[in-house]
Amino acid sequence: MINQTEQPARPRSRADENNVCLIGVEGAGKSTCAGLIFLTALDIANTPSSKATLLIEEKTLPIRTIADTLRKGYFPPSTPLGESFEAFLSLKFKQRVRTLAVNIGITDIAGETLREMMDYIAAGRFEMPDADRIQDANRFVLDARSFLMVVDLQRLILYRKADSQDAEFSRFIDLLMRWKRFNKRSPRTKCIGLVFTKYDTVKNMLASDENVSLDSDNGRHDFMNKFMPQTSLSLRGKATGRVINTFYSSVDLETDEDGRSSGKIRLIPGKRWPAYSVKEYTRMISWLRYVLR
Ligand SMILES: Nc1nc2c(ncn2[C@@H]2O[C@H](COP(=O)(O)OP(=O)(O)OP(=O)(O)O)[C@@H](O)[C@H]2O)c(=O)[nH]1
Ligand SMILES: [Mg+2]
Repeated sequence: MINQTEQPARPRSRADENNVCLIGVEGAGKSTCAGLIFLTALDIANTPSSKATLLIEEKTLPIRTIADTLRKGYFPPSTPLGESFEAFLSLKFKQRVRTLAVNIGITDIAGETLREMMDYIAAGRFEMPDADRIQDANRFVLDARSFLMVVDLQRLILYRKADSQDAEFSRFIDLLMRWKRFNKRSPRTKCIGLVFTKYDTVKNMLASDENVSLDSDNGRHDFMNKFMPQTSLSLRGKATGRVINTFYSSVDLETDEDGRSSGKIRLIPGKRWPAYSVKEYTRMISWLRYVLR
């Protein structure tokens, strides 16, 4: 067994510092989220007035392939158990005096692997079994400075009674913060973003609840208190200067005349581009630009 605290310090690069780790249960929509971040960055870079360029470095996350799949109207395949993937995006904005680079390293880990890791952490054991597949994921998560916690809205709201995401995220945040307090080498958390996925599946239901909404600050506050009270408390409890924000993610699905969905993503007419919550993703990139600057 390898103990995390005995590992030699790894040299850090700027890319490492800005790694955004996607955390979430199996099938929550992490890979789709990574693909949509990439498409949004691509869109920004292709808008001449943004004066931005995009550098893509695929370490292991086949982010271009995910984007291609989405542009054909399909969701990416489930991330293989035990794999952790990394891609690095650098959006460079030309400004009057200097160029501003927004570097986002995305780490995507299979939900099942994350669950195994979290079970270990929950048992108070941060050292992982001597298996490469877990070691890598473990290192990615413990060394990350920024997190996007991907919450499956469909499970959270439609299957509310059976869903345990609130408890799991809350437990994860508490344990992670404890680990960071006791392990000086582990970098401080810069930011935590909550990404509520599959918004399209619950949008109508949420609209019928007067108080909660994911479209305004007040609405988001009430939403968190109602659907994620424990996570809300964990995030508030340890205000160590990290920045917190919430976003929703949705895609439009194709439907037939009877309103039945084929599960295929609707493409914008005349464009090989999925119809998705582009405003939220643009807001997310602006936020990351501000926090990771
Ligand atoms: N309706 C709808 N379904 C979505 C959306 N995002 C993801 N899904 C569904 O959720 C499934 C899982 O999405 P992924 O992005 O693969 O989720 P993941 O968290 O990477 O899953 P693992 O890699 O298996 O842990 C997809 O195949 C879709 O069926 C969305 O915005 N709307
Ligand atoms: Mg995945």
